Amino acid sequence: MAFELPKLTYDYVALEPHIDARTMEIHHTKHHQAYVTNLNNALAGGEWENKGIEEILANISKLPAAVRNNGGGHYNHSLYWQWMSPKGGGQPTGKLLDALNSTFGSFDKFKELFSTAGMTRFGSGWAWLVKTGDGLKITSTPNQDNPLMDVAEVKGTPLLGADVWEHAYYLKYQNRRNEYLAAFWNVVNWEAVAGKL
Ligand code: MN3
Repeated sequence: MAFELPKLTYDYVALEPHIDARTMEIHHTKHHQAYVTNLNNALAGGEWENKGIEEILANISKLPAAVRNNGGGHYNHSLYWQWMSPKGGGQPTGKLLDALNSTFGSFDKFKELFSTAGMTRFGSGWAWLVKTGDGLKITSTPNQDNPLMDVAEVKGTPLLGADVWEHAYYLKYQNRRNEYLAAFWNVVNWEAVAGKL
């Protein structure tokens, strides 16, 4: 089974004014579609062709760069769309809020550390909240790497990720990554984040 571009559960315009419709449309139909197409091409006819994406990512050091870049791209974006919602924003509740408070001191401190991870990632990459064997951690990765990859510095289950590639924000925010990351909190789908805790 070849990988396919997932459908969004909301319209491209639904995250405005925080994430603009044109960015969403290009990001989904061009960038994400290209990762899917290039991943399928890179896997075609090989021994990993019919493996699941998580198994592929867990063995990424054995695979070509095209699989790392496009497999990561496909996986990361599939979750990124779910981590945002027109009904998002505000604060998490219950077990997730407790875990963020006890790990990072407060919800505001967590947001500050996560944003800093996104701001200090030089060039293109992702900021992450990760569930590890040793509790919750904040990290960032370059390019389309993610915490499921065997090459990742911090390994675990990605609970939340923010795309800090310029294509995620440049049309609306130009070089102001800080404003995009601040706006991101208004659309975070905390139910989706809590679902993987
Ligand atoms: Mn992207």
